Amino acid sequence: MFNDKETFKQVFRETLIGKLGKPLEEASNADIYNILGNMIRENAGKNWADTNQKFKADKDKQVYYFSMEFLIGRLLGNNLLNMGVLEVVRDGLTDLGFCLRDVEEEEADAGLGNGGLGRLAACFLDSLASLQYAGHGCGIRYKYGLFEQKIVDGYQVELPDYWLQNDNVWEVRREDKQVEVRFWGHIETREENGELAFEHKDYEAVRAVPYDVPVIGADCRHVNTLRNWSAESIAQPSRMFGSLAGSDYHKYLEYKRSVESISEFLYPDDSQYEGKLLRLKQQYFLCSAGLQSILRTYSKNGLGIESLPDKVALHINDTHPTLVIPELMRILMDVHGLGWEQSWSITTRMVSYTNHTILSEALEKWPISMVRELLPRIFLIIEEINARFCGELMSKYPGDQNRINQMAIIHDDQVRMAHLAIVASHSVNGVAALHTEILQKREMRLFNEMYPHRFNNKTNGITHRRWLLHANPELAGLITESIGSRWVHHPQEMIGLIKYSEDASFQEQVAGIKRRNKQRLSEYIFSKHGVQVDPDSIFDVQVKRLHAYKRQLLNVLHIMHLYNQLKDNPSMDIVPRTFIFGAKAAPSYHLAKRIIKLINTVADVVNKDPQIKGKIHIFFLENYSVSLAEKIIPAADVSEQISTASKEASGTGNMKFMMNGALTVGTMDGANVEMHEMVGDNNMFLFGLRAEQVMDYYQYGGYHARDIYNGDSRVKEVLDQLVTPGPICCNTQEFDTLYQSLLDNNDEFFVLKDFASYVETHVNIDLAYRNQKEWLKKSIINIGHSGKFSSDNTIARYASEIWNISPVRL
Ligand code: 4GP
Repeated sequence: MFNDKETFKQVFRETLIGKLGKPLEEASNADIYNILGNMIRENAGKNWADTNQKFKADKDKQVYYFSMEFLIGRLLGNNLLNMGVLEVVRDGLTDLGFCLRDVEEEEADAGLGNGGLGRLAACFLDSLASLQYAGHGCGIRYKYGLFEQKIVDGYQVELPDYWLQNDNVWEVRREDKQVEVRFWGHIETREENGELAFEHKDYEAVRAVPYDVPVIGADCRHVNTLRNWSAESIAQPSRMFGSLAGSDYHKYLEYKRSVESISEFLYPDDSQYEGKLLRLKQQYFLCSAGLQSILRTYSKNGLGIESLPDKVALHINDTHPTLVIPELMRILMDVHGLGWEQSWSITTRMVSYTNHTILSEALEKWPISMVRELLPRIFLIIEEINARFCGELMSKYPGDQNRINQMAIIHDDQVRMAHLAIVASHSVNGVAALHTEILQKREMRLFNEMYPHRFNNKTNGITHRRWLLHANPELAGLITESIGSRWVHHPQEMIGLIKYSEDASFQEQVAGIKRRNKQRLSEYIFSKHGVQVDPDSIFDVQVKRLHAYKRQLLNVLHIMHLYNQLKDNPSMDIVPRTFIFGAKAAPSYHLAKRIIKLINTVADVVNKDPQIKGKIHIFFLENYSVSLAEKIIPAADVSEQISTASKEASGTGNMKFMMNGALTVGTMDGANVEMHEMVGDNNMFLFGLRAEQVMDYYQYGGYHARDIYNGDSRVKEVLDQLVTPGPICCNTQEFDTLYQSLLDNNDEFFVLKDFASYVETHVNIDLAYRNQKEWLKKSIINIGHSGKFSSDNTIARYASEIWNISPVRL
């Protein structure tokens, strides 16, 4: 039906009438989206079934990527692209009087993730399918995604993101694949044939129902599965609640509510005990449901349980799914009757773990009382893993109690999930070279000493299909025109663009594409927010989660300084600049929310100032999401990657901007370091402390933020503006926490320390932009090198070096 435009049009018309009972002329964009989405999914259905059939027949090794987040965004455009029918559909719809881009806008963003970690998982799914690996996602079908952000009077307000309000055309509910997950209760032990047997009694049963989403590979017939689990009450409540009469009925209702809450929200606020408990429940729910279904599939291939590690790999995306480890041990021992040693050997050969951050607040720990009560059998297993591990440590480092305390899995009444993950995984990887080095030499040094071959680096990547071919089709077209189409399947071949970096006509075309992308973004901003931004100004963009270490504050302090300069000297010659921000702050992260308020306050003052008009403009785009990123990134000239060195594990936004020709202003942090290795000093704007210096300050002290405040009048001026009545500060309480964090709390993230070099770098950016030929040359060099950051390369390395799998040819 997608072979040619005319057939598509005919089938589309018929399907529309058949399904909606209305003629095309009366259809809305939402109708078109719905029909088209369903057609695409049904069309992929055959390949989906064939792929699964092939896996089954050949008994191919399968990888399951467990993640609490899959920030997949919209699927329509990407699926059309991967199926190779984008043009047929776009042209066909145009003939029928519809615009595909408008139709795409009807799709809700699947915001099932917070930021980098979840988006990485989504890029990996695309690469796994496109490279024809048997690799699947295992996640939770949250009814509500990350909150919808509104900006009201400059403040962030969080609204529920009910992304499932309309039907989700991509998913298929698989009731036949449901499993049961058990919480609470107690464990009874008895002896059976000289062995201890464990029985879980009086548990609360939860029904886990999977919703499968096809993950369609590019230009191949390969379709993998993203299986998202939904929590529901069990079908026969009388099993737990007797007759459902009288008070039992209320207990049942309470049970039903508590069960459904498991897959209700992504990341509930975990600052409260109740929130923490819910998060732990979500984690076990995912791990148990996922594993049970994997083992059920495996058992159908007739191979013995001892071959499991040859046929299944389990990857855990950060520590959130670490309970896969004790859950697998439980199933192997309690269900399959294996002994501890054999179960441990199987488990450790199957599990691998990626660490995504060294921020201590993100290193998960659970109170043992909570784990023991909620998951009694799992707790016993974790205790046993810990006892055996500590025994090993004692024999390896006799008498070194300090080391044992530092490394133990259970310590201080808490279960340390990262330690459990490291001890039970055959591979532990960081996500950029610098990050892995910090893990090995500092954060996890003791573990690296104990297991030197376990640690390895896998620098992150991004799918060039979504972030270039789909988000920036004009640039993708120009690349193909210049170097041919091989790069689409071999993105590293984009390096061939370097030879055009000084070619005037090529430069002009790149400039034209950028200008049109900026124009489109400006039109979008105007249509949504009624604000005019000038597409001829430099678009200087920082879009990412809001966090102190990512230093949006440094960016806004610099803008305040620029404003002060312009006020003092209105004729100062600068290239007009539009500063664009997009960021969500965690609802309970007060400092981050103040930074959002500050950005909006500064925007309000600067944008309204007639003296400044046309020179600088600030715009905060609310509700940053994957689909917004697809509009913003191709339009950016400058990419702000300005985290405190050592803190950003890798970053992936940095790669997306680079691929779309923006120049990076950045610190030597995360994957910026590797970008710099490729493009060199000339093609990036580096500034600030290096990671070693930052870590030395943390370790040995010696940094005094107040000295900078006293010694640099520019810093003093902007900081004082935060707390003394004036245009920025109407209420002296408003920004005092920011002021205090920088001065009284000695500026944990070295904002003031890096201020001078950041300001100087921005002067250089202004100067560099004036020379368009040089600027475009740098931009093209960046694009050319960016192919190395395709997640296809990253996934190929995970596949061969961690999972030991090869592509499956259909
Ligand atoms: C993020 C890291 O902060 C980011 O540097 C990295 O690029 C990304 O993971 C993917 O590896 N971490 C998270 C998180 O999103 O929730 O810890």
